Amino acid sequence: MAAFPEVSKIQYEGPKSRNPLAFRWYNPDEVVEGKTMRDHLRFSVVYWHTFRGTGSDPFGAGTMQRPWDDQSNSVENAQRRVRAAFEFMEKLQAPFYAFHDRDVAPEGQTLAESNRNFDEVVKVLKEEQQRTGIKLLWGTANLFSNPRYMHGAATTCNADVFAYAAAQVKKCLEVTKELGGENYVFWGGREGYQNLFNTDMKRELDHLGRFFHLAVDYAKEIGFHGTFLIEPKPKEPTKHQYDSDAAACINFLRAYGLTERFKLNIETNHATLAGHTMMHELDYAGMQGMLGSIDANTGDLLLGWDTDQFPTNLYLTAEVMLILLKYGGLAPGGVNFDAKVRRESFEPIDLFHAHIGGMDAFARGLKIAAEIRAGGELAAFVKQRYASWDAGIGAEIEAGKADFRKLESYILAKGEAAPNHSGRQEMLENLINYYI
Ligand code: XUL
Ligand code: CO
Repeated sequence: MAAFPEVSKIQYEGPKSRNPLAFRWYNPDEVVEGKTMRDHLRFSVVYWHTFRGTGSDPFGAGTMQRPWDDQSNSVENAQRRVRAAFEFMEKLQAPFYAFHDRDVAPEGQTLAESNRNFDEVVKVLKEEQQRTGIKLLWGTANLFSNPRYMHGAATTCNADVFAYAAAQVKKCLEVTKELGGENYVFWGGREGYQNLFNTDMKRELDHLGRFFHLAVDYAKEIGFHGTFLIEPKPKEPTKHQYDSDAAACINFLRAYGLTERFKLNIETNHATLAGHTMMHELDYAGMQGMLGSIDANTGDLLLGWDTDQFPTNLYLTAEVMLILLKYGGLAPGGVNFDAKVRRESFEPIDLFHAHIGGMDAFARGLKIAAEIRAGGELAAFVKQRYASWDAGIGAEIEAGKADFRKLESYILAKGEAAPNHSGRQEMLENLINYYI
């Protein structure tokens, strides 16, 4: 029985369409800057919010209507859910999906039982991947929901829990490889602290470094070549999370000798929780050669937590796409909708509206970004702004040919630095609005 009988494949109908179940901007085969939209955007649906989200919040129970899901913890229910998920993704024309081990299969009483459950569901995932051609963008292990992880997983004070987490990641790496996953994500859900009085931070970070090396070694052993991604987030559920932002993650990866195997998965709402813009986080990761993938969502200006809303703001998606184009795209990463429908949007059809909106916002952001780049004014302005570094003393400094003595004599001879020029921020903001 179909899970979404009232919906057929979502088609591109163009900007004038008023059909809410059609794309107005996402036209998979349309070529932008020499590549199809499909290949630029590599859209991915998340299993956890879209197929496991109940709509519960700290004040009330779940609200979601999911007729294909009997709410039980049985393997059969999990398998039925997989069929519904792939029907959804196929109708949406989403080429990728992502999951946590515990989203797709129920956790058992023991690790062995959990692994058996996982295997039973993976059989169906594999079948559905083959039937539809939909691929796994990334897998990850949920190392934060079970109470055993209350003190963290790799950074726990309890060595047995570290061992459990390692065993869980081992299995999840095997499954990700089996399903052809293109990346593997570590989001440090409880890898941080609530209070430094009870925390040996140095020891915890050393353990985290050790954990990642064990994962690198095991991936090598089994021939899993997907990119490892760390997903920065500054807080929630912990007060301080070690992977707090792109800069902190890159510093950590360098300190522990892990930069070769790892990149970052940058999430919009995590960037804003860290007090940065998404554009900042992407540009920072990109300039360090560490931009791997993105979790596309947005927060709410008036709410200070991770609301994981679907992105609809064209200004945001244009900024994101400008940076992605600047660094040559995301592959093997993708635009992964780590976003959930609101508690009040409880009908299955709302899942379509949400994803269509996100995909269209990104497709339009891509086109806007490509037009900004084709127009060339922004790049020309930035180039001109730094022109003093292209010749003369600037070029000598960049080439390492000027020391303090030389710079002192240069300025003593000139008497004063050359005058500054306007940064023209407002003019450039107006220019961006012209394109949007
Ligand atoms: C939590 C979050 C996670 C990761 C995967 O804020 O973003 O869902 O994306 O563990
Ligand atoms: Co995420």
